[in-house]
Amino acid sequence: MAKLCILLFLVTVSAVIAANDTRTAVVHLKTATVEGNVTFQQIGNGHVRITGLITGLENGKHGFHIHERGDIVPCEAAGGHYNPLMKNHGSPTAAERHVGDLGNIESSDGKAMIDFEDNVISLIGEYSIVGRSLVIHANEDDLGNTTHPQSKTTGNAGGRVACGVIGIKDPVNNWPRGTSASSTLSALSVGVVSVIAALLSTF
Ligand SMILES: [Cu+2]
Repeated sequence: MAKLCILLFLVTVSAVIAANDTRTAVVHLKTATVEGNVTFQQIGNGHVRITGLITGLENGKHGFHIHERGDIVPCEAAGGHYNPLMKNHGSPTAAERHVGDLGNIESSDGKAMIDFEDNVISLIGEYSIVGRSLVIHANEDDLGNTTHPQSKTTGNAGGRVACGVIGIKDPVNNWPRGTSASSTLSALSVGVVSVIAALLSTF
């Protein structure tokens, strides 16, 4: 009975730790005309919630992507879309998309409110976006749906009007790169199993 109680306790503790594993990364954008913050929060189930407010963009839609480098002076130094799986450019909801393809944001009256979720980008694991960059484009991303020669690579979204490095906000330590987005949970499970095995062997 004591063994069972310890087992249940440890499973509960590990579940609570996993459920509270919310990580937040942030990007600050500032140019002569454009300003704002965008927050990325790992919210569980492999989803990341992206929120923010950007002011000073021209009204209309603007391509919104994770680019491969965190080198942002100038924004062109950020390289292409973050595309570790070597896919074609596409819509955020398409199977064929770059990891960094987050579609468009829309500005009206000089403000773009951002609040959506994505289940491809991640803040941990092998394909983490931390240390890469967020780029906002001058024009609308065509989501890979037109015959324009750049549609399948950039979405023909035009120039780069603002960019910033995606940096760690919270927590300040232990952001596993690992080999998959579930590496934290895997490491936790191994730890819990080891503790259980050690405890059971003492009975
Ligand atoms: Cu881009």
